Amino acid sequence: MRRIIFHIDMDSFFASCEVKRNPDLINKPVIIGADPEGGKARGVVSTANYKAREFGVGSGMPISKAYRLCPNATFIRPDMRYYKQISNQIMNILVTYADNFDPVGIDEAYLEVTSKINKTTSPRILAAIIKKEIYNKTKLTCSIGIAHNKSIAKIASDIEKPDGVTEVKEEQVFNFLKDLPIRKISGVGKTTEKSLTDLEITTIGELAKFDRNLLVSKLGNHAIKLWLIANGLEDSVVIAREESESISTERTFKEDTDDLALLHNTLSQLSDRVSRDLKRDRYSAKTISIKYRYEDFETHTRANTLGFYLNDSDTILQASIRLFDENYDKSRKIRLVGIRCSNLKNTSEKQTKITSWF
Ligand code: TTP
Ligand code: MG
Repeated sequence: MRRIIFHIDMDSFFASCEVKRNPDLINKPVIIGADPEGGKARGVVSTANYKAREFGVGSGMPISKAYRLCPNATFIRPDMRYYKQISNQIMNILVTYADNFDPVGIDEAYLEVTSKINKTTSPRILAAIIKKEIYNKTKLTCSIGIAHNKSIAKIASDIEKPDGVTEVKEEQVFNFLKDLPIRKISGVGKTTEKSLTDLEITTIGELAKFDRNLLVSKLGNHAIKLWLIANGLEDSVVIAREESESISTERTFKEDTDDLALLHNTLSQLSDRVSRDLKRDRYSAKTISIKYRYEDFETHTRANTLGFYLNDSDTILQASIRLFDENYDKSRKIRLVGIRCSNLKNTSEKQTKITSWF
């Protein structure tokens, strides 16, 4: 039986949290981000509610521009602790519906729900039940994408925002994807988009049809994943993180940074630490993953499974730096980096150390 995966993403999350605690703001434009200082400030918009989006305001835009577009909006500085509290409340609801659960960011999660679907509970019915419970308990809306794999579910959750449900059945995958721009694929940032456009690939359909070997020769091995996604063949599992055996460590910077030397140096220290822990517990690992979180909490993980087991810090560092440099958007600041070693081979009787990834 094919898997059924939900991707759930809260609608204008930080802004909705602010409206929730100040109902006077309902139906008014609300912009979360730096203080606009009368339009002179240098910061950016973290997010805007859908009312403010009608004025053209959106995430990542200079706050000065947002101020010009919508001077009458209510501008609010982010209150991460409050958003995290609400996020935890939502995640605690979601986990009860999942066979496997992966909270990938502060306002989004993947759920594998295959076993929950039966004759009386279709995926859409289950999505409605989940949306209702979240709304009843938090007064917040979310959007849900339903598909047989994670990447399509993720793309789908964005289609009918806000408060939408989009289901992509297997026989609809090709039509659903073919005209979408390639940047809709999670992980396609500016750099990859440019490389693909240079090959005259602008839609997911064009990517799907492109010769796989030629693509890899032009873009490198990481392009295989993109090609599989474009063809609806991506098959990564929703990992129940509590059960995954791994050794990991991570560091949150005192200040968000785009200093590449500092980032690499930190990866080096983390590699030493993970290597020491692996050796102490007499493990070797086959899979090296990195995690990086941008200043706005958007979090990515990238993994590489090698053809051999290792536990030396040099190889861990090499693999980590490669994963990082190939994937990280250098125009954005980083808040946190982490390294994880998994797919462990045990050479002793000692129990695996289990660490939570988030
Ligand atoms: P998103 O889910 O990307 O955005 P959103 O929830 O505000 O809006 P949507 O309805 O389109 O899902 O990100 C979740 C939160 O992360 C968002 O509320 C604020 C924060 N964020 C930033 O601070 N900066 C950014 O550039 C982005 C994209 C998000
Ligand atoms: Mg969201």
